[in-house]
Amino acid sequence: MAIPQPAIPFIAPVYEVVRPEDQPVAEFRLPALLGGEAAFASPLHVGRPNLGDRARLQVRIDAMLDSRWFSNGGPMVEEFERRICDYIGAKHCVATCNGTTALMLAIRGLELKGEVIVPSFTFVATAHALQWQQTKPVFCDIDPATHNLDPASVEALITPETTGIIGVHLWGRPCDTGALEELAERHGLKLLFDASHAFGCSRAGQFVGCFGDAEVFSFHATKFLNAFEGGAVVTNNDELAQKLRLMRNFGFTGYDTVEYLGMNAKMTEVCAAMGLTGLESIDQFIAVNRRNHVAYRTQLAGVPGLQMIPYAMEERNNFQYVILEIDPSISPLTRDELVRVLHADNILARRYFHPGCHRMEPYRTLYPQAGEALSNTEQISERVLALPTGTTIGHREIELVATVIRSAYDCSRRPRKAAAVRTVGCAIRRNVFGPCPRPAFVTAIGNAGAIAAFTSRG
Ligand code: T4K
Repeated sequence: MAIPQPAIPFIAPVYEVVRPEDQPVAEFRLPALLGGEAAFASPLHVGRPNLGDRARLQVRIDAMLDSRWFSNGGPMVEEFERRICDYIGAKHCVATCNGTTALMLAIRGLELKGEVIVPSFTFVATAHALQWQQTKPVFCDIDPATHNLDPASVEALITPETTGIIGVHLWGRPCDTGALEELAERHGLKLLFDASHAFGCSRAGQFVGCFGDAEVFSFHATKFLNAFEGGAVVTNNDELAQKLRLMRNFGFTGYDTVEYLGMNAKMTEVCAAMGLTGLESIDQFIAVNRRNHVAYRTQLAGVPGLQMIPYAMEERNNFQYVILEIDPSISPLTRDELVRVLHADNILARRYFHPGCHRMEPYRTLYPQAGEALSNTEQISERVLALPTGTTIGHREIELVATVIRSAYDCSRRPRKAAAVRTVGCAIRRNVFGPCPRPAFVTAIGNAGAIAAFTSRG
C-alpha cells in the first residue's frame, strides 16, 4: 500500500528559464550543443539546498547568538539529536560536523580494522573513511538491479582479515539489510551502513537508522535534509553511543580529564539550527521530491534505452535522487554524450558515481586489480546520470529538461531531423557569428563523441 503523502506547497523555482511562463514547451528544441538557445539562462544544478522556514531559522540563530553558546554540546545539537531519534525510532544519535567524520567515528568505534568490505560504487567518502585510518577497503560488486552491495559477492570476499561490512543505501534505496545482517552474524563481523542518502527511508516498514550495528547520515548542503554541513551516527547500542560521544569531543570526560583517543567531530549550534528547521519541513521536501520524480518519470517515459531507477512505493522514500540509467545497446546516445547535450543547455546533470572508487586515487594505485571483480560496478558507473531535483525545481524545469533529452534522442534517431538540425544550427551560428564554423562545430561534437548521431548518423 502506498504511504499517504502531505499536500505539496508551492515553492517558487529559482531558475531563469528562457521560455516565457505562459508558453507551452515545444515538443522539439534545437539542442544548444548544435547552436540552439540554451534551455536555461543560468545553470540548473543538481544538489541545490532545501530551505525550511527562514523566519524560524532566524529565530533559532538569534537565540543562539543571544546565548553565546555556539558549539560543544549546546541545546540546539541536543534537540537535533533527540528529534532525529524520535523521527526514526532509534535509541541514540551522535551528531557530527559532517557525514565523513561520522563514518570515521563509527569505523573506529566499531573497531573495524584489517579489511572491511565496501562497495566501490559509492561516493568516495565511504572508502576514504576507512583508508584514512589504515583500514583496507575491499571493494565489492553491486547488484545491478539495486545498485547496492550484492550479499553473495560480499560473502565471497570474506577472509580471516575481515572485520566488518559497510553497506551503502544508495539513492536512499536500502540495502538487503536482512541478508547482510545474517551474513555478518554468521561470520562474526560488524555491520555498518552508510545511510547518507537514506534519511527518511524505510525497509520492510522500519526506518533506516535502525539496521546493523550503526548507521551514518549526511546532512550536507546537497542532501534533502541539510544542516549546512552535518552528519550523525545512529545506533541502538548504548556502549557504542557513549564511546562515540567521547571520541567526538577529544575523549574528554570532564574539564581536564581525557579517557579516550578522540578528535573534534562536533556539530555546531548553527548547523543544528538549520537541521532542526529543515526537519520541520521534511514532509514538504519529500512531497516535492516525490512530485518531481513522478513528473520526470511521466515526461521521460518511452525514451529508448533510458530508465529511471524506481523506488518501492510501499516503503517510505525521500525521492532525493533522480537517477537515469542509459543502456548503450539500445539508446542512440551514450551517457557521456547525453551529459554533453545537457551541460550545453545549462542543465548540470552529474555522473554520480563515476568512476567507481577503485578507479580513484589512492585506490587505483594501491589495489590495481580491484576492478577485475567489479564488472557490474564498471558497467553501471558508465550508465548512470543524476538529474536536478529538489524544492528549487518545478514542473516547468522538468518539462524543459525532458524536452532537451527527447529532442537530442529524436535527432539522433531521425536522420532527416538531424540534417535539419545541422542546417538550423549552422544558420543560427552564421547569423550570430558570421560564416558557419562547421569544421570546429562538427569536430567539437564528433571528436568528443557527443551526439555523434547528429553528424555521422545524420
Ligand atoms: N557517503 C555517501 C554515500 C555520500 O554521498 C556522501 C556525500 C558522504 C558519504 C559524505 O558525507 P559528507 O561528509 O559530505 O556529509 C556532493 C556533496 O558534497 C557530498 O556531500 C555528497 N555525498 C555528494 C553525493 O555530492 P560533490 O563533490 O558532487 O559536490 P559539489 O560541490 O559538486 O556540489 C554538487 C552540486 O550541488 C553542484 O552542482 C552545486 C550544488 N550546490 C552545492 C553546494 C555545496 C549548491 O547549489 N549549493 C551548495 O551549497 O559532492
